[in-house]
Amino acid sequence: QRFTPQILSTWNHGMPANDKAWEVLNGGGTLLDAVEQGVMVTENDLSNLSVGLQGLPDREGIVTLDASIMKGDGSCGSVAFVRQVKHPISLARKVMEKTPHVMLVGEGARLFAAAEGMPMEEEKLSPKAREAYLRWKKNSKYQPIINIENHDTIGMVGIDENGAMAGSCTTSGLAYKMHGRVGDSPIIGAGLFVDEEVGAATATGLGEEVIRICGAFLIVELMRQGRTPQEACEEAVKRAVAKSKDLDNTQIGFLALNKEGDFGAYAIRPGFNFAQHHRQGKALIDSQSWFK
Ligand code: SD4
Repeated sequence: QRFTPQILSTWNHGMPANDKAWEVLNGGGTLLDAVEQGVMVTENDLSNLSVGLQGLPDREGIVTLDASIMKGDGSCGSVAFVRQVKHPISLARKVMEKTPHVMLVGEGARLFAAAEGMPMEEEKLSPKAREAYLRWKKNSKYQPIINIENHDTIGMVGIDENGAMAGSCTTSGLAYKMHGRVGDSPIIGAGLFVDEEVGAATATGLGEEVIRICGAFLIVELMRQGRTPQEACEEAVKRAVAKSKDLDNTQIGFLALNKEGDFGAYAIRPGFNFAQHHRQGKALIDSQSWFK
């Protein structure tokens, strides 16, 4: 059986990320290479305030990053609360491939990156992040900020022509979070889950609400039970809405792909979109949402 290669990723920044992933896939790279190198484009994007070292900091003014990567056979790796590492997604991959563990956090993750000779940067806020942080500090009011400039965490899922599936997810997390806060993105089963017998899902938005319902895992399990990716995303949003502790300030977006190449997306509120690349072309698609 031949499968139809496809790459999906969250938000506008998914377009250039997918471009790269698609190029890698078509250039003979593996799907894992594709989902890693795809989101590295976003990690490198200096205009992005929610992915990579140029992202918005926590309340103490420190940027801490979360990322995860997963293959459809259950191999996975993640890093959380890591500082100074330029490409947390590559560090997550190294955790997967070079350690007996799935997750490394904080200083341990940073030291592992250094030992592996990965690119690191001095701890310094990007000009845009610094300006925003100083503005925020005047009131220091903590409120999760959703949908910043329509840029957010990038989650990517894909399938190749052999039916292999993989996904990646990387973020600087919520702006002005407590120091030490970890979101859904590095939690396997929350921000990302892939099982190539069924499909893959990823999440963006307020991580606390995604973790509470094991969002990505839930979607893959619903697909396993016969729901379409669209139905599964809608059911997960319904569950998150019911369990939300602060619905007025909550946005979550889910994106899912099954083995047959069907995809779906759903969000709590309008504004979520995602990028799709396949052989017929590419598109930026608006997701439907619970609130209209
Ligand atoms: C998190 N899901 O850390 C991420 C946040 C996000 O920028 O999507 N934002 O909760």
